[in-house]
Amino acid sequence: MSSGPQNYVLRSSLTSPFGRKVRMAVEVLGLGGRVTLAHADTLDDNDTLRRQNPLGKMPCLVTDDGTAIYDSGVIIEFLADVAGSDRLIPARGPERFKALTRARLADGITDAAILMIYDSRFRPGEPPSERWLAHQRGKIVRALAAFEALPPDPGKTDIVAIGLGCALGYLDWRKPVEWRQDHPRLAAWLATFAQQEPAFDRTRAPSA
Ligand SMILES: N[C@@H](CCC(=O)N[C@@H](CS)C(=O)NCC(=O)O)C(=O)O
Repeated sequence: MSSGPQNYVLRSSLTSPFGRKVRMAVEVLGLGGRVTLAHADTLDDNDTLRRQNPLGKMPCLVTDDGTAIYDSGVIIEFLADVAGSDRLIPARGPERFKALTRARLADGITDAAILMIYDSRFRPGEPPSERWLAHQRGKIVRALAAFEALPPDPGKTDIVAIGLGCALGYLDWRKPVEWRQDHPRLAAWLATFAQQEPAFDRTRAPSA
């Protein structure tokens, strides 16, 4: 019996910034023909997402044999391995861990931004917790400062650029903080990156 190439189901909404990271990676790695998107609703108790990923978070990638792979960083490492490519993540050595750490820093911006948005979403009608919002905003501001001091190479699509592009795209869309004015180098990086990497625009949230 021949076992052909595996196919995968990506559980995510089209608006999830972490899902967007994976959708970008799928496109850049040329795996579009093997990954099907299946909408996930993180608020729905009956969505199979909570069985696939007990944390109930998206994105989650499900293989032909039902194995679930998460979170977005692990999914991208998995897909890079499937594609046999080290275009997104250096294969080894200090460069690998530098890239993975910078990618996590970018993800931390998105995490903090999401927590700011959830504050009002999960407590509708209640006054916002200013202390909580300031705590999360501090993370975003410090991480943006680190990237402003050392922006990525705008000509390169790798795990850092993908994570940072999705983080800044999310800030532009949901606006938990205004970042453009104080981070001109980062704004210039995003403009060039969006121009040279078509997957960035193609994976934009439909309502963004
Ligand atoms: N570290 C995770 C974060 C994923 C995440 O926070 N996803 C959000 C949507 S963008 C989510 O599922 N939120 C629902 C929840 O936290 O219950 C990753 O990189 O995949």
